[in-house]
Amino acid sequence: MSKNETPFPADFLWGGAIAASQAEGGFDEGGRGLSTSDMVPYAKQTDYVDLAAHMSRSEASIREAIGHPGSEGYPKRYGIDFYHRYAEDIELFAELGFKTFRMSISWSRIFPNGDDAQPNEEGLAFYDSVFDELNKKGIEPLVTMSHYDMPIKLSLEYGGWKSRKVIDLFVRYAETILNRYRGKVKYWLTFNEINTTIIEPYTGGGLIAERENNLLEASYQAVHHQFIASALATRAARSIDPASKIGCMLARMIHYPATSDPDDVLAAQLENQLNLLHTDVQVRGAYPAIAKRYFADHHIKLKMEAGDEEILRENTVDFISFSYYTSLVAAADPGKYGVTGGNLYSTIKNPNLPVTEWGWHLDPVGLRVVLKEFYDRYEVPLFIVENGLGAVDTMQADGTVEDDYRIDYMRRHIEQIGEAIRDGVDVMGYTLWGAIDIVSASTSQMSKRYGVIYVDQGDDGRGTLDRSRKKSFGWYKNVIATNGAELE
Ligand code: BGP
Repeated sequence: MSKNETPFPADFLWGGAIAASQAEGGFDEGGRGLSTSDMVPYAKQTDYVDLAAHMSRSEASIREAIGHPGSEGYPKRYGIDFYHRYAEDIELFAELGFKTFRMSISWSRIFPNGDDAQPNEEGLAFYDSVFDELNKKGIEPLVTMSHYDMPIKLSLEYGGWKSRKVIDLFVRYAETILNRYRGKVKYWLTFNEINTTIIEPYTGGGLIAERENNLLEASYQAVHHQFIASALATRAARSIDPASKIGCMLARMIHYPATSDPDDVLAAQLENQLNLLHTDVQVRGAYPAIAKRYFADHHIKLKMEAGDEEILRENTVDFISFSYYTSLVAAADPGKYGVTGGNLYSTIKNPNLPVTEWGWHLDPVGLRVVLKEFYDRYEVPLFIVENGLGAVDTMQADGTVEDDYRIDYMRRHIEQIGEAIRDGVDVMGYTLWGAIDIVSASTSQMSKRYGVIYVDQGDDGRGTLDRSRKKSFGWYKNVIATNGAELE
């Protein structure tokens, strides 16, 4: 394809993404309070199939973590020290030519306990500085309000998102940051991978599993409260800054049927309906028909309050953002098959697809399938805010990192985005996960590297934290410079 022949629109938002809970650090600086992500110690894992089990926290482990001084052994407390190095990192993002940069605000940096009477000015000032730095470089901030972290007091003392009270506390937090950063931030996402509240309720919703008799019911109650909070935050954004654009955010976990047996097709269809339930509510403004039977079959009695249905119907989002890493497989009788990992899921191994070192299927075509399906279903703009390859990168003696495998991963997925655009899909942008090596969400590893920028830090937190450009840095810089025309 020649330089000027590209399917990507001229205003396509190329960039990269991180999350406060995996990159920021400074966990006990600037008035920040402890968050749910600060409770997760590093634990070497060999089983990468059921990752959700490693992320959930017991009350005892939370109380032990709260008593743990400093950050040693708790990688999400130190991240990659973005808190002190954000200017240097943004310099590198500008060198890449980023049009946008996705990051999240740490709720407990703004309201340390979640229910504080006043916001923490030092926390507000920190993000002012970051957004000013981004805007100075012509990089549009794309900001997630909640990315797997919430003030730990709301989890321990309120019961996390299962409590209806947390809605008002979140809306106050949302209104505070929407007002403070009006004119500096135009693109907002409410909850990262909102469906994680069902898959891993502690990570997604601050629920402590041992407290629940029916964890699935508690999780759907929690995600209902997040739906309401997201809709109210969307309403607030529109009145505070009519120029802002609000997106929902889903971990799109597409399931293929294990065979053409209709029972396998039915199994995959249900998995996909349950995944898309979250975008149905946030884009269409109501629960899908399947919810009624599913809730009845699983003894889930959702408590809704008067006005909830109107709130959802009247405050739907402007666009859908989502993460896509891999595809999964469903079967009527899953026990017949071998398993492998798949983001926060374990899944049936797809014999047609290779897997990453962490067992995730490599399926670029699946991204095109997902984009077409989303657009057929909702006909709203789409934004891929997470896609990337977690891999073991080795720095050579001369300081280079030859990550051709990451270039290959990105090339093949970006090619499929181009095909989807040719299929008529309206795609707003693509933010590589992670723009820079950061702490893994599911395993708290640094050794599971995603970035085009290498960070000198090990799983044990030791290292210089020096940043250096991998081979993929130059490649991605050229992709952005040619607006996706040159992918070789
Ligand atoms: C998504 C999260 C991100 C990121 C990504 C990669 O679920 O939204 O925070 O971590 O997964 O997963 P991991 O870091 O576990 O490899």
